[in-house]
Order: sequence, then structure tokens, then C-alpha cells
Amino acid sequence: MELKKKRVLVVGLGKSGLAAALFLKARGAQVTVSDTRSASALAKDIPALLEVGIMVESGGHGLLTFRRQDLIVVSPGVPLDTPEVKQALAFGQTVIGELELASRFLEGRVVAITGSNGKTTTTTLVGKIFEDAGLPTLVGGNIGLPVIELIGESTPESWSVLEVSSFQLETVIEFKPKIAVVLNITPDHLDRHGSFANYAAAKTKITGQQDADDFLVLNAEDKATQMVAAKTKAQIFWFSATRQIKQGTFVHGESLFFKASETATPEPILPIAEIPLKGSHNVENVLAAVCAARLAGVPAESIRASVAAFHAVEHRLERVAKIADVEYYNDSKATNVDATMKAVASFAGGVHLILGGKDKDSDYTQLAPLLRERVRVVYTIGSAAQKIERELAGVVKIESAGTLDAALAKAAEAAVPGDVVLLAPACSSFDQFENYEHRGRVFRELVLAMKK
Ligand code: UMA
Repeated sequence: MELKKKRVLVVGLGKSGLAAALFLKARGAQVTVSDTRSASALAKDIPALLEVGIMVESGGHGLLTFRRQDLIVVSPGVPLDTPEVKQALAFGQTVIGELELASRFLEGRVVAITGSNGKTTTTTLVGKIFEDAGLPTLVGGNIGLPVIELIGESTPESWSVLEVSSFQLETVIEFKPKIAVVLNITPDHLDRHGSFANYAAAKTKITGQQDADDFLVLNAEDKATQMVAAKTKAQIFWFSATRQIKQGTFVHGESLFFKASETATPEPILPIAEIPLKGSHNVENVLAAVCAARLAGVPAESIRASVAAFHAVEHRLERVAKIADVEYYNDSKATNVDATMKAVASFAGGVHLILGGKDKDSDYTQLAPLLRERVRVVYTIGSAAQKIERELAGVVKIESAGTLDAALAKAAEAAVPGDVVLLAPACSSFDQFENYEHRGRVFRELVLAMKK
């Protein structure tokens, strides 16, 4: 992709936009950045951009700014139905995201991992297995490090292990991972994508450019994931936690196996008891990671050692402390209903559940059966609180707490020895926090302060 002297507009000045703008400039493009935030909100980044000759438009997107650009690079958080982007698309301008831009320059092979839940854990685990096995490994993407920042370190021998979101996949054109993994597709981000079908279609783009030399790893127990199979030219490997399958990874008896082909003998990888992560959903994440690792040629013994030594990623069902025989778990990354169900299902009962934040057009009534079975009290926080209270009325005891600290204080007071206090809010965090990491850190600090 030739960038020299090209006029390029970067929309959104978050992590992705900043990395994209600096990269494009370094490659000789004439770069403008446009962001809806005010100049004072962007103050930290503007001087460095101006210094290298990048123009900055703040406080909104100007229609004219979008005209006469050779290329428009949108940040993942910028919806494609933003009026200015829509108009650019209508004019036939090329609109791509940071993932697509980066993938044109990234050297070596890519493992791309998507799914509604489990992406970060699986990406981190695959990265760890590869690294332990001595493969030259880079890890990035939606996990927090823009893919563009991996380009400088990539070589033809590299494996880039990328967490990719529906927002990033929506704008890919030539992105072609050697190994693509779709963990599950359950309702999320419906406020952005408009419908489940659109959301699933965005995720399906992970395999759009793959061919018969590539691999697609899919969850045999997830209906929507199965639909991705119909759209691929890649070799499909399935994973299942409940039944033996012909080609891929599965659990049989007490162990996890890999089967390299329909006629191959199943190869034992590790006993399930050696997986240190909590919850059956994590067995699925491990199955997917093991499959990707075997396809990349990592030997079984090496995989076994890496999985056995792997511990929960921050904010994903992370055990924070045990105080007065009550356990406190931070699952701030449970930003949709399905993730919350998986978190609650990891405990036998006695759960005090903190729910709420910014709603994403979610259906909280789906939580009802599991809450009846395992949750003592729900504490609601954030702007989604009233909707949650309305949809779960009569299901369990609900306490309206408003804020995270109030919810935690109420839960700590009500919990008895053996109970669990769980932050698994089923919502995004942007109404009260900077992001889910910030929400998780605040929760952890509040819990640890109670310990003193
Ligand atoms: N903005 C505009 N116009 C708009 C919308 C936003 O100018 O119409 C501006 C905002 O004012 C802000 C900037 O765009 O200045 C934010 O861009 P962004 O939301 O794309 O955020 P980044 O900081 O670039 O972070 C993105 C991902 N964010 C989103 O997808 C929302 C990060 O994923 C990712 O880690 C990062 O790139 C690096 O790849 C976060 C996320 O919440 C963790 N992802 C979603 C999820 O996991 O559910 C998909």
C-alpha cells in the first residue's frame, strides 16, 4: 500500500487513531485527525501531532474534512453510520480500520481470535503457549495494544496473536489470518450493529479472505459459530467440551485431546484437572487455544506445561481476596449478558451480584433462571439500573445501589461465610468509568481497602 503523499484522514484519536496517525505520517502521508472531543480533552496528544505536521480537527467531524481524502481510517469506536463516514462511503471513498491498515504492513503470520466472550483470555493464553515454545510472538489488537504498534517488531518469522473485535472486523478488506478462531457469537453491541445478524456478519469477516492453506477454529457447540463454517474456504477445525469430534480438540473422559485429521489417532494433550482457570467457559477457551497452538506446530508437552501454569487474566473472573470467609471476584470484563451468565455459572450458589453500567440494548430477562438458582441479591449500579430492576423484578432480591462503592458496601454487609461477591455487570462501563479496566481496578482497590 503506497502512502507517500496520500491524503489520509484518521477518525477518532484514541489508542488506535493515535498509533495510525503517527504510522501514516512516518510513511509519508499527509495526515489529518478528526475527533468529536474538544481540543482541551485532546490536549495531551495534540502537541505531539502538530509537531510532526499532523493536522487536528477537534470538537466534531467536518463534512468537508472528509472530502478529497485518498483514504479514511476509522477507529473501532466510530460507527460506520456516523453521517460523515456514511457520506464518504456513499461517495465511494476507501474507508478502512486500523486493523486493516496494520495488516497490510505486518510481517509474518497472524492468529486472529474473535468471539463475544473469552477473546482476551484465549489471546493471552495462545501468546503464552507460543512464547513458551520459543516462537517469535507478538500479542496485540483489541486486547489493548493497537496492531500498528506491532509492525516495527514483526519479521517474516513472527506470529502475531491478535484479539479482534466486531468493530475492527467490520472494516477489513484484505485481512487474512493464517489461523482464525471464533469462540462464540452471542448478542453484544446490538446498539452499534443494529441486529444480531449484522453483528454475526461482522465477526464472520475474520475468515473472508482465508483460503485452503489457512485454518479456521470454530466452537462446535455454538450455533452462530457453526454458521461461519458455511462462509469459509479454510480448513475447519472444531472444538467441543462435550463430545468427540472428527478434527480439532475435544474433552473425552478426564482429558483434552487434539485430532489432526478425521483419520488421525486422538493425541492426549492434558488432564482437565490441570487447567487452573475457573468455569466451564474457560475449558472452551483452552480447547480453542490448544487447537491453534497445535496447528502452529507447538508440541503437546509444551502446550501442557503452558496451560497448567496459566492464571486468570486481570478483570476476567479474577479472584481479588477472601475476607471473613467471603470471596470477592472481579469480572469487570463481563460487559454483556452472556459473559455474566458464564461468570455466575462458575459458582454453586450464594452469589451477591453487582450488575449495571451503560446498557447496550441488552435483554436482562435471560439472566432470570440462573439468578434464581445461584444469586442471593443483585445490586444495581449505573445508568442501566432502572432497566435491569424492571426486567428482573420478582426474580431475586434487588438492591438499588447507584455506585460501585455503595454496591460493594451493601454486598459485604449482607454476605455470610461461604458467599461470593461478584462484579460481573453485563454492561459497558462508560457511564461511570473510563473503561472496564478502570471499573475493575476501582473494584479491586475497594475490596483490598476492606481487608486492612
Ligand atoms: N470518536 C470520534 N467519533 C465517533 C466516536 C468516537 O471522534 O463517532 C473518538 C472519541 O472521542 C475518542 C476516540 O474516538 O477520542 C476513541 O476511539 P475508540 O473508541 O476506537 O478507542 P481506542 O482508544 O482507539 O481503542 C480501540 C478499542 N476501542 C473500542 O473498540 C471501543 C479498544 O478496545 C482497543 O483495545 C484499542 O482500540 C486497541 O486496539 C476496547 C473495547 O472496549 C477494549 N473494545 C470492545 C469490546 O471489547 O467489547 C470492542
